[in-house]
Amino acid sequence: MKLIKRHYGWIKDQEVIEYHLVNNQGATFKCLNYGAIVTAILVPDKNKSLENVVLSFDQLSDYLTYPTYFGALIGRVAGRIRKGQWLDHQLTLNEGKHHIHGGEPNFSHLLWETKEITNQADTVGIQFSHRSPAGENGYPGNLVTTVTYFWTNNQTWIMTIEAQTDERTLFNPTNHTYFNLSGETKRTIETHQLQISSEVYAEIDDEKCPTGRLLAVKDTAYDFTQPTSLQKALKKNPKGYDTPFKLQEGKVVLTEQESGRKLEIETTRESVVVFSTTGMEEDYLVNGKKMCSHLGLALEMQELPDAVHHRQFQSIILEPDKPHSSQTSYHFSV
Ligand code: FUC
Repeated sequence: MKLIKRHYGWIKDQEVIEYHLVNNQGATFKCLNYGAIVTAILVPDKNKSLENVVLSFDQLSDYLTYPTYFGALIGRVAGRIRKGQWLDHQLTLNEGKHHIHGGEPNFSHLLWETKEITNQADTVGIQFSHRSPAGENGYPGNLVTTVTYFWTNNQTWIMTIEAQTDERTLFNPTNHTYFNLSGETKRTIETHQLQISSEVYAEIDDEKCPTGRLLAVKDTAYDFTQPTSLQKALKKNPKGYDTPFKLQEGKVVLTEQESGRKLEIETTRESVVVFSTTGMEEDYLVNGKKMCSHLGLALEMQELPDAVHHRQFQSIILEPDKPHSSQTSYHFSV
């Protein structure tokens, strides 16, 4: 296995580096020190053709310009917090009346400190760390976060997240990669099948904030308990998905028949937020093509959003004496 460093650009006087983690089959995972952004995952299809299976921009300025969070690490807290309120703390309001993805600037907008991990058999990795000062975006507590991306010889991306605070605060990070297994976005996500081990989803209101109600997926367009065609699901639910699902077993599987590719996600987190990019007809280019509806599927592994306002959701409170530790793995196969 090898790890290659490439110059990617500059932000003021700070250099942005792209790391290429290459396994013995040539399958490659690429990420930046900026935002801990995953810029490409090149894995074989059934004919052994190595192609990129995530949405990427081809230049740094696009990552800085468009708020799509392609591949980025989101924090301190992913998703919306209604009115940015937690007890008497007022968090940054960066989406109308609400707080989203940790405020601004958030984890996806900064240069992380990095450390290369090359001393293990069958794995290479990059460790990212960052210290967020107390009061940033309204959150109490000096928070030290360490995220590690490992890439293995059997095409698995393993993400571990650890964090420690010196004061009671909130923590619910995610990685915001959008997948498209057809390779180089040749087809949309409508040719994909999705399976989620979830029997309930969180209802959201018109402003995309959870209402607190957990609804049964059975007999609805939210039932992905069996492998389900996204084309059929999106027909039943033309507004698309921007939906938190509470997981039973921490498992999500995405497949695409024509390429033969399969992605199996396993996580210790409580939920997955599925975002289908429905209606995103934009002028910018993604993997060299015009961004369009259903070009990618974001699968955001996290605790349920807006948990501070809903007792039935898992707590995202981080205590000084109980550091956060979680793991999500993404295994690609054919
Ligand atoms: C997801 C969604 C949001 C937003 C963002 C870019 O996290 O929940 O609605 O569009 O992605």
